[in-house]
Amino acid sequence: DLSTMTCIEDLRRVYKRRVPRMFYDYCDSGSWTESTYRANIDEFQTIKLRQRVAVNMTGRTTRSTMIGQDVAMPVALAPTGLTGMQHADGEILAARAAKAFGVPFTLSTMSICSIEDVAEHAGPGFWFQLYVMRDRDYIERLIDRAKAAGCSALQLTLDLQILGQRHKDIKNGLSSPPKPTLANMINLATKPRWCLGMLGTKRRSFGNIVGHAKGVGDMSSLASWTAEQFDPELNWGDVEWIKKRWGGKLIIKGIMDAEDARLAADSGADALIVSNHGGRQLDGAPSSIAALPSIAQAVGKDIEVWMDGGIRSGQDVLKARALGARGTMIGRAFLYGLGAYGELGVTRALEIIRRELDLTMAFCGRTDIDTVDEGILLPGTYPKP
Ligand code: HOC
Repeated sequence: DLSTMTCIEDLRRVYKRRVPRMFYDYCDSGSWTESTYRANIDEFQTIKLRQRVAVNMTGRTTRSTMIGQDVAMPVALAPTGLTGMQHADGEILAARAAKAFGVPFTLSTMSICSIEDVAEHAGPGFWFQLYVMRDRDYIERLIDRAKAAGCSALQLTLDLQILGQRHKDIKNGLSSPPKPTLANMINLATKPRWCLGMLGTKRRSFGNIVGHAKGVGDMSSLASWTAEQFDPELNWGDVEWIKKRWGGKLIIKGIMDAEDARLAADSGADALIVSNHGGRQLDGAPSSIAALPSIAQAVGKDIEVWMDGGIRSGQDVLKARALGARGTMIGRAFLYGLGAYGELGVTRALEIIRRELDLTMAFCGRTDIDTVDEGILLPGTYPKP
């Protein structure tokens, strides 16, 4: 019964039981010592809210806009690799849930369902996330496919030209689909719902790179494929040609430094995302919430600033808003719902976050998310530029 799922942690516990170990680990871990991955979550907790009383709390709204697009709350679903391995047809289900809820869904380049699958089964209007590869013809084809599918924004990720070292994925022999080893078979035997789902779909490997990455399936082939394919010479000049080729709304993801933020603003992109890739790339980087204020200050109103990393509740969304993020993105928080209950689980995760956001906003004496600023935070408890 989904009504007993009252916080994201409830969904995570069910998710952990239902999804094969290698995909749980792939989602719920960071690189190296995982210190950045943990800091993303923990540092939200050190920020304290100012409780206000006797303020009229009627007529509240969490509705806002992200790059001019109306959203039910300032939260979008982040691009997450291998989402269709967390649940059969995961990208389609998450895109549907997001659309019905009124928040954007972002499809990863490294998804299981392809751009065309999602467009066909969930409709147009989703966002597409792009990794930059050496093969420019292929990049152009991906951009053109996203356009043809009716994607309404392109999210360009700049922080993954090489892969952070993820110990668990290597040890687990992460692959899509899982290889029929004895260890995998034993683990899969305890995941009947997941197995049934996978038997019922043909989408079990990377949908967008089919034909471009023959033989890529397991983690070692993927890591070497990434090293071979992703462009280590990527620079701001490339951002310019991608922007031109795409011709629509452009979001730059992976900014952790005020100087880079200025470059992103100068590139003419519509939004930048303060992100350390969920603590999956450079371990030892600061948490996203700690990096946010100086980045917001560096760019002012020249570009929309969003953030991701560590959001597990609507309270986190509110704190990010207060520190200058017009928008936020959730990755693991929706994947927990997806792996646990499919489309309904994603909807539940969004409901949980919206309810927490709405209630917290009311306790802080605000009724409109667009009026939220630093004033809702207790001085001395939050990061400053
Ligand atoms: C193993 C997949 O954003 C992640 C994703 C996708 C990375 C590409 C390689 O795992 O952080």
